[in-house]
Amino acid sequence: MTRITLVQGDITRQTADAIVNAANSSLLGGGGVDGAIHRRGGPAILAECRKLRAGHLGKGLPTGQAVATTAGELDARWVIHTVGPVHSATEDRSALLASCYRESLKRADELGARTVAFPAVSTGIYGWPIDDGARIAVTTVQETDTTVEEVRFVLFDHHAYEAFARRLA
Ligand code: AR6
Repeated sequence: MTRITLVQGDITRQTADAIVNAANSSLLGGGGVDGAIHRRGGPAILAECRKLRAGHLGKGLPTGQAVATTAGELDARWVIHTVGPVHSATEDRSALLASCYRESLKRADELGARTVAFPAVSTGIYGWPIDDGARIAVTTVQETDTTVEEVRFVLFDHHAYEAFARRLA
């Protein structure tokens, strides 16, 4: 059984086997969680991302997929980068957001990670409403068969924390 826990705070301050990054397809950095992870994790993460881009991810990481790198100076062994969908008012992209959580857990299983910290993927710059983002995150993790023992959602602000807490209640 996977335990789901909630923390309000900065995901780059967490101790976990793997920390998930809400990245973009380029894997070369950005704002939000992505910017914070590269800042605090140091250049080793970007160096590995560049190698992935020079190799099998030449066109970038597709939306809904996940790939692992070193965690650099973060207090974790791996960063799992996933690319959430940009929210759309006219097209249902929920399956892609669910896929981010599922694929990240697959990478975690392959690595043997037991604790994984997730941000609320797509709910920042990509505009996904937090209540629906929380619903998809919690339901998908609950429905995924994984050897991860703890999935920790790390929510930046009180509003996001409450959205996840309501879902878990
Ligand atoms: N720790 C935890 N949560 C955070 C942190 C942090 N340090 N910083 C922001 N959040 P976002 P997205 C919350 O924008 O929506 C980047 O430029 C934030 O409040 O990081 O998937 C990438 O390169 C929100 O609830 O990711 C992409 O281009 C959630 O984390 C794009 O943004 C996700 O917000 C991805 O956008």
